[in-house]
Amino acid sequence: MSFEKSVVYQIYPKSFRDTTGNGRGDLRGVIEKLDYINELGVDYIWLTPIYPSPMNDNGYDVADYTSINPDFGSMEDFELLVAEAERRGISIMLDMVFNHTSTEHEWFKRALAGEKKYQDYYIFKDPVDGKAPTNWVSKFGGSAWEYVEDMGKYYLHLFDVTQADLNWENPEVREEIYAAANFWLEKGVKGFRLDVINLISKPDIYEDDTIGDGRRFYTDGPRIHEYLKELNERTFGRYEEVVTVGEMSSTSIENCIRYSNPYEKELSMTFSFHHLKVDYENGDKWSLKDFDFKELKKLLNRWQTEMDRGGGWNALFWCNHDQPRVVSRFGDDVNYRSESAKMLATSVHMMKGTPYIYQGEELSMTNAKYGSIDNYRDVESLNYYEILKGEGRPQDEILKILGEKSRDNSRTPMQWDDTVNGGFTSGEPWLATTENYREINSSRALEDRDSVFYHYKKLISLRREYDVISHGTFEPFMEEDEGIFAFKRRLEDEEVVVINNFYPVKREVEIERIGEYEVLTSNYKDIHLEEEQLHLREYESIVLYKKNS
Ligand code: TEU
Repeated sequence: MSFEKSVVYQIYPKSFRDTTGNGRGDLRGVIEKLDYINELGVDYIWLTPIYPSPMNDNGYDVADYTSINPDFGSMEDFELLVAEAERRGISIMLDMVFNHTSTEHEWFKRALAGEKKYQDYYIFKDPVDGKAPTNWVSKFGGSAWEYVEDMGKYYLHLFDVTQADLNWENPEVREEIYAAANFWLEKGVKGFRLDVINLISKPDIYEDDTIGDGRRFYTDGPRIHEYLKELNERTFGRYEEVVTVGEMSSTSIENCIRYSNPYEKELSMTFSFHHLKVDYENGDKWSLKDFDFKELKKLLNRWQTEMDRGGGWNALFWCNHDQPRVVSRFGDDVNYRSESAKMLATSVHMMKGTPYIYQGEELSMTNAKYGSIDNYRDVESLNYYEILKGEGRPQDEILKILGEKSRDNSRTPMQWDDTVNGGFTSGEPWLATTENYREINSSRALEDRDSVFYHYKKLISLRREYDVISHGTFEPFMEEDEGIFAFKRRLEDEEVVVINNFYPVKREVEIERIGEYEVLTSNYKDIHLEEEQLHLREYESIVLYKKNS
């Protein structure tokens, strides 16, 4: 299936299904649930990192690029997963973390032991005026530099202190990376998700950022396109069917067009995150703010139209292992959980690009709703808990912020049934299961033909059936409306009209000659039409289709 018609299902293995009883998910748990995933009709499974790691950042601190963390299982388990997935027509996409390694990686340990070769694998710099080389800030809080006494130097870590940035200027590092990528391609992996790949090209000069946190110096850096072209040419570009998606932190449309336009021979598509910052107060994630719908709609419309105009290709998503649960964030997970979850799903799946479904999103799983800091495990969340506490913010306010923004919200154990811990584990889960697992679980969803699960299944099948959905143009309308996200898709004589009411209010929408359309899907059992007026209910979402004769 071409990636333009494909849908990707993201699995965070540690929280997916535990078959050993140790409280942590594993590869055999993924194999056990392949038929469930296949029922949705997806084409790829993206696995977040499964390599040896101290798990300070749950695997994004890689200690060995070409083996399997025994906590997840063995290489034989992985090979079985690839074979069993392929047998169902599902390809495996692996998460490659090439911007940094764990400080437990052999390379970093040999650097600390004084081997010059391996010191050049990382970014070690001398102090400046007895301090860190620059004032850059780690994305997990604090300085982006850590001092190594024995070396009298600092090393760069854009993320956790245990995640040391690699020196991509060094051709030996690039060769190591290509060998790692080719190792997995030779095992039949058919896709790569490339972690913060637009941060790998660092500036020639390291200087203080007088107007920001330093990201403007290393984001979409000076040699990034050169590096991606070489990575493509030396690894996945040698395979016709391999799909690649770059996670682009704080990037631009112009760069994403270059990253994903096929003539550039870099990547297949890109994740951008601007639409997931509309509930950040002044750009600060760790704040409480109702999401700005008009800003959200403006960003979605802009990334759709400008990427298309430039020949780029968007990865479409609301949620992943770093983001809060979308039904809690942009929907209503109490009074209109099913309706709002289906509306949000339709919004993403009817746009132009490749949709990604994060595990549990198809069940409208919600945020964790933890009441105590003791429940949290995420390194980013725990770092910011201390930072906010240090700023003197009240405990209840900090917990409310974590409750809205913590990455743990989407890392709670997958909810399979109404047995203890949602059927995720027979042991003590590494992260507490969300209390609503008795109502929200796959077993109940599969028995209910009106469930969110079957709405996702329908959306996936529509994308496969209608070229106008996968390949048509994107034309927004009602752009100034305060609550409705509406757009048309056109391809030759076919037209699809998508109307999404983002709020719990009743609305009317005029659609010319609406009688000529058929309803492809909606999130209520029927639709209310009066002549050329659509009467929308709370969070109502409708997809209309017509073929002009
Ligand atoms: O995330 C990149 C990133 O910027 C994240 O920090 C995320 O956007 C942020 O937490 C949102 O507030 C990737 C991985 O997806 C993430 O899990 C890793 O922690 C990070 O890179 C470092 O590898």
